[in-house]
Amino acid sequence: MVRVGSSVAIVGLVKTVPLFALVFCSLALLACSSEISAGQGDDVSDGFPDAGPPEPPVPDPPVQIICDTGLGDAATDLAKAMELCDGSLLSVTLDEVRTVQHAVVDGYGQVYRPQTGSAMATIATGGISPQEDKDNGGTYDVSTSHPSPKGDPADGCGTEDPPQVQDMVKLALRLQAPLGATGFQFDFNFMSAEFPEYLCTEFDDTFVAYLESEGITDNISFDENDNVISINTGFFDVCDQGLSASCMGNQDLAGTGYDDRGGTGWLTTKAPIKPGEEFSLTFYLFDEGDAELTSQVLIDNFKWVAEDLDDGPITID
Ligand SMILES: [Ca+2]
Ligand SMILES: [Ca+2]
Repeated sequence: MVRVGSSVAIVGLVKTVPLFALVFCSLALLACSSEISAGQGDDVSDGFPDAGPPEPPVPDPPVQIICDTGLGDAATDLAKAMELCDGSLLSVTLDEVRTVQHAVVDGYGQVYRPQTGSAMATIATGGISPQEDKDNGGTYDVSTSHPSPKGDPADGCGTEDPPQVQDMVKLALRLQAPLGATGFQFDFNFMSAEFPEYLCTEFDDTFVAYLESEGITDNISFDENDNVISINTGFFDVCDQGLSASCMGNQDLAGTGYDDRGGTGWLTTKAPIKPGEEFSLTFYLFDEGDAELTSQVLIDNFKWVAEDLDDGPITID
């Protein structure tokens, strides 16, 4: 009662002499100091703005850290090569048929270089070396369940996914998003020796980025027609212009081993995440239809983002 009565009596002074108000409040057992610094309302009619609930601190936007020099070829090195360096990586595992199906590289062919830093990760359904025979090498013929089978695309290009796929590489990341992140993104570049001969057939080797989070349990890399990343995706346009109407030229494939085949070029997938949540992101690459003809993907430049991704995952050229 003493505090309320005194406060009303000097309300005019408080609004014009803040220093006096602070002194006064401290003398009055500090009871009104929080009201002065708080908002506009005054529900208890004591002459002071009421203290609302404290505003939560705004986390800093996430900052990408680069740690991709001096790496080996372990699963953790693949993660570091793609810029997972900030402590958000809880675990990483790599499953493959042969150890030649993955590597950390500082370039691939004559043109492709890391999108960020000095190294990038690559995985393939055969040997990752550009000198590897992309037609007849890497036919290991080990079957695994399809991680994300889709039905018939119904556009006449490709078929319903089979239950089993071959020669899979699986890179599984367990991550915790920083408090300042509302999403993440990564860059990838898919190439395949299945093109052009097996366009729109069942031989559609596929790259899947499978997110398991509070909000999404699905593949997050697909084109505008929801086609997965294969030789049948709308993004597949790095190829000799004589091979298909969609081809934009194959110069970027020089020295990759896919020179007379094709690829997507660099693409970026973005997906929403809840700040602070733990989730899994698993990259799969596998042969489909049979174990022959190699497909490969470069992955780099993972980073957290603080932007509106409420419309869901998106992949952009
Ligand atoms: Ca990198
Ligand atoms: Ca294949």
